[in-house]
Amino acid sequence: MSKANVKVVSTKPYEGQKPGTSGLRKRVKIFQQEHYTENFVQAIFDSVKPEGFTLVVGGDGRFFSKPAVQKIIAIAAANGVKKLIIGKDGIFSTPAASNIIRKYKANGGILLTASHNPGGPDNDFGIKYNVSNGGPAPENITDKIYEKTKSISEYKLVEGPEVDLSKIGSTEFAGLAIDIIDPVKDYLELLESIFDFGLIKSFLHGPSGQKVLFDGLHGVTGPYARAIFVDTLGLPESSVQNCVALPDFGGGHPDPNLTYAHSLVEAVEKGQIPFGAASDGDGDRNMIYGAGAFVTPSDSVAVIADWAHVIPYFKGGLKGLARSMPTSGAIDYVAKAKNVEFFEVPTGWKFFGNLMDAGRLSICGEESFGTGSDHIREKDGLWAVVAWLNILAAANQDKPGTGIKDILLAHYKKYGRSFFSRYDYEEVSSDAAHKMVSALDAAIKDQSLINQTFDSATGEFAVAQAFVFDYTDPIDGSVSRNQGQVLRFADGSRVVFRLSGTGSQGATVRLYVERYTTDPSQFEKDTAEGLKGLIEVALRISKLKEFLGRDKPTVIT
Ligand code: G16
Repeated sequence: MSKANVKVVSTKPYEGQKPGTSGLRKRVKIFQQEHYTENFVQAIFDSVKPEGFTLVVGGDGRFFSKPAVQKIIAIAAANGVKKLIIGKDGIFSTPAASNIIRKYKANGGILLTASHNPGGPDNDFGIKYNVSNGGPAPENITDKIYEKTKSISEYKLVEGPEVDLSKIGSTEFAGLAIDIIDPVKDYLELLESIFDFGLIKSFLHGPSGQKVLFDGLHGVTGPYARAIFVDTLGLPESSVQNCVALPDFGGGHPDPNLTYAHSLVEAVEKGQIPFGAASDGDGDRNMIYGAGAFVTPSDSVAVIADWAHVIPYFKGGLKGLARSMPTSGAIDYVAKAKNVEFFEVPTGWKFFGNLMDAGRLSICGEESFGTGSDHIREKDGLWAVVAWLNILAAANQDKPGTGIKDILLAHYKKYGRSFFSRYDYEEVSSDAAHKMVSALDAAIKDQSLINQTFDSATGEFAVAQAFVFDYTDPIDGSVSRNQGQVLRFADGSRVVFRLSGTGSQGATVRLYVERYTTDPSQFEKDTAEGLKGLIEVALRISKLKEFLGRDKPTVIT
């Protein structure tokens, strides 16, 4: 491309282009402001110096994706990028994009998604930069991008006709090579190389086969799910629902939890379907839910780790296990029993990447419905769903008729049960949220809570420890501070307070509660019942209702 084609456009910085837990997420209308998207893309390029790079571009297909892809093409061409690998129609699920970056040895990728946040003209859009290991950029890069956004004065682009994203094949734009590829094929091949599809198929079609229902919540996983469940596993069309990907997710909130994935919950309960699952807008989250059996994400990753030996990918053993700090300790017990290394990292999938690259981590998960392994560097919704099917298939070989609930109860019997729940207070005033955090910080600093005992409907809770979670990456030594406030009680129960880094409006306060028991009479108890007293105490200590002016959380997971 001749330099003459490059147009330099003057611009001014926009405030607030700071990437959060996973990229920059804002309302579509914010991204649509003049130069807003271009500024951020140029800031990425100014930070990573992409001359000669091959980059992967795609996302969950939400509203504003297509114009964003065209803008990225024009800016990439002007910034010396060599090649873009783009999913047909601008589509890649987040795990598929991570796989493409790794498989085709790209230098990185730009993912267009706001994950589980609703889409459409009045909802959210997002841009995230991933690095060459296929994972989200670490904080040193996102900090640099943010710095660039604060002083940006121009961006570069090449003007030209829009690239037709609907045609698979190679093309070019002002000297920039472009490959438009099938977003599903490589991902399906990847899963087939990980799991025992033969075993799963014979289980599902055999005498103890269970009915399956996957709900795509109109997110990006629709075509992926159809390829897996219908085309590969030979299940009927009725085994998938809401699997047409829509730019506004059909007006829903594509977040696989008991509140937002009610379409799955209702269908599973109505049809008494033994195995149900859902994924989110960009396909990295998952929920496992069979009739009468909800698997908390913290339990899910622990069960997968415990059963890893039945999954061909892990035949050589586990390198290590990990969870994010607020996630329950269920997986810790598995790591201990298996005598493998274990890590507790801050919230954010990016923190697992270094451990995986160093060959020290195989399976990890987060309470926020994220589960995955070192096959890629993002969490992977469909991977978790197929992992559960693989586990059920293996369990049914030994004991026909084994269902989700049997697997869970056997797990609790072996390791004990960690009751876990998260209360979200969404879109509260940032000011109020920060005041609550400061008050907790003060109590942690002066240690005034230690040894105080709080009464509740289900007994007493004495505070044993109060601290702020800081993390030092064991691989590169980088330090991430203020990752949540933790109260530990004498009976081992734990309460964590954290501000979300993925909201797009105001602040979201998260309260995480966990209580561990080895008492078999509690294994079938309802989570809310198991945590009742502890939640009361957490609310009292934090004065959450007073600070936030909210009587109830927006979402309970
Ligand atoms: C992102 C991150 C996850 C994190 C989640 C919630 O998920 O990738 O690691 O656990 O946000 O973060 P927060 O509590 O800060 O809102 P996703 O699925 O939104 O990309």
